[in-house]
Amino acid sequence: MTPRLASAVLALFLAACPGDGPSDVDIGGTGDTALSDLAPSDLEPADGTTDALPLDLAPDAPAPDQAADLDGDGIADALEATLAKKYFPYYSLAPKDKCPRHGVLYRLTKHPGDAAKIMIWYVVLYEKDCGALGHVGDAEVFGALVDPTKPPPAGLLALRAISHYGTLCQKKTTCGSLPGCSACTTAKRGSQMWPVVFSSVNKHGGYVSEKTCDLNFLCDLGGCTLNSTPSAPPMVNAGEPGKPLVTDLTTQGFITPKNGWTETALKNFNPWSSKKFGTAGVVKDDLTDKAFVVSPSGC
Ligand SMILES: [Ca+2]
Ligand SMILES: [Ca+2]
Repeated sequence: MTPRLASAVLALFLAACPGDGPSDVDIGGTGDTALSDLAPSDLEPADGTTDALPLDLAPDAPAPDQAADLDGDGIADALEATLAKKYFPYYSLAPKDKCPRHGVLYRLTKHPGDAAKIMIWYVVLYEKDCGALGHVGDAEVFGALVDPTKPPPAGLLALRAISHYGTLCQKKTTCGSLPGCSACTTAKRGSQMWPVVFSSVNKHGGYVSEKTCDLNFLCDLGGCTLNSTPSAPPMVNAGEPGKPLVTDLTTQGFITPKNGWTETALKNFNPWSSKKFGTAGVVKDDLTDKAFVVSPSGC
């Protein structure tokens, strides 16, 4: 599967990159190119492309070995970073949110049910929940099913958010272009319409349906509102269970004074530990939770 997927991924990005012609990378050869052979620099959009998120959002870090696969999932970690940013949906923070500081820890790997697809767990970590019964540390998760042979946003096949997971307030919403899925709400980013993930005001509950969010008013007072500017958070790759790429979100991530994080309870957080993120959930459980996995066969 790997050669086919790798060739398809490369073809996809070459198609999306005006000026990057086949002369730069041979995709018509033996077909034995591995995902780990691809360099994200080959996959960057041409200057002036506005659809993709800026790729300089990651915290300062040494340039990774382009072929390294330190989390052992068969996908070069640098390519994972590129894919995670390119397929990140339109994340809509409520414009009136009083505690918007956040960053994204993600896990990206081959889909457990179809190795030609990509599954991404985006764990949005907030410094605070400042709604009713507010607390320090807030983690809200959504899953993305991606077909890397299709450029974003079309390759973003489905999204699933579960707000207030494991509580009486929990709401699961799924959208996408697969059979049985409700169409996603879309909003314009760059020149294209992107699927939206909403974050409820102050509580940060995740929803792909604004209506479901607004109707959950006992738990998400104030509901969700489409922000005319999508969030562009810093992102860090968590790695895989047993093969972490990050074990300290302060020294290796975005939870830093430089980024404005001041809560000492969240400093030096290891997302693969069994410790809660502040008073939110255990992040390592979020990163492996099958509840966020949408089947490639549909909703
Ligand atoms: Ca990897
Ligand atoms: Ca991975």
